[in-house]
Amino acid sequence: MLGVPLDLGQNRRGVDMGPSAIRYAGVRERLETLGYNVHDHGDLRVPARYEQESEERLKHLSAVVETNRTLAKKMDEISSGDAIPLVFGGDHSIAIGSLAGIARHYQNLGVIWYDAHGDLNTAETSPSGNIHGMPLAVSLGLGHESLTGIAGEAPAVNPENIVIIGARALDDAEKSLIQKHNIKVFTMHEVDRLGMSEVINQTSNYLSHCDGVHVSLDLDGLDPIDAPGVGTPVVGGLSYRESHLAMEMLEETGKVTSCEFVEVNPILDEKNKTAEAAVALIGSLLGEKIR
Ligand code: EXY
Ligand code: MN
Ligand code: MN
Ligand code: MN
Repeated sequence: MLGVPLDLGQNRRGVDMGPSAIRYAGVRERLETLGYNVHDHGDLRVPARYEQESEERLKHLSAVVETNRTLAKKMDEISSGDAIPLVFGGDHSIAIGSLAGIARHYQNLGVIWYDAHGDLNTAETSPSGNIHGMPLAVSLGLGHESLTGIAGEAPAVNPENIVIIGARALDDAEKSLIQKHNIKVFTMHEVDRLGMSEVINQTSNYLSHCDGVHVSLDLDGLDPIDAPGVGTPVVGGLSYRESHLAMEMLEETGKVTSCEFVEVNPILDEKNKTAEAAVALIGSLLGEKIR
């Protein structure tokens, strides 16, 4: 386990407390009960917000780059051997570093992006300048070179190895990018029509050529009723039960090699409900069964 208490990829205060909230919700005990030998690497040091300057197009760029460079190195180390890296955010911009580090260990890393958003903006297309709306684009090699360069020469992920699940707030430029790169997306419309069971079956088939699969779960993928503690909530999201089914079925595929749970914001939460949802989903993703 590794915490990355970065909040500079977005505007709301509090997401830097996500790793603590997830730990207090009992993640370690939960995994130990499942028989895992848990190693907690603690929290990565991140630059303080009050020391930062902010630009308009790429807010807090240098601090986000610095944190993700350190994270990529750390993830590269943690990914060696048979460990299953489990990262706690922090805002979703940390996926830039985690994917960059993990991808070095795979020929064809699959990525499941469980999110209300596409996170496929660049400085040119972003309506906010917030880097947490950009990490999937960066991982494809699109965006400011100080961000794309974190993965090294080649992008961390190929477009055909990505599946987005739960999207319901895509910007126009993100829609164009999805079309251009033919990225697989199960929006809420497809989840409603097909049901989560079929969505995961199709996801698993679609990524069957991948030699590893990283699950990047943004808690705002869930409906705000079940996960109120997030900075960019969008109504009409994935339910708590649908999300458990998704995690349980992904576990059954035996293909998940790493994961991250991001955007938990305890200041906006109700009695740590969102961190508790995250921990329960981590349990399902790593093998917990109702019976
Ligand atoms: N698409 C919007 C933007 O780029 O500003 C909102 C992004 C929210 C991103 C959240 C973390 O997934
Ligand atoms: Mn390595
Ligand atoms: Mn996100
Ligand atoms: Mn999101």
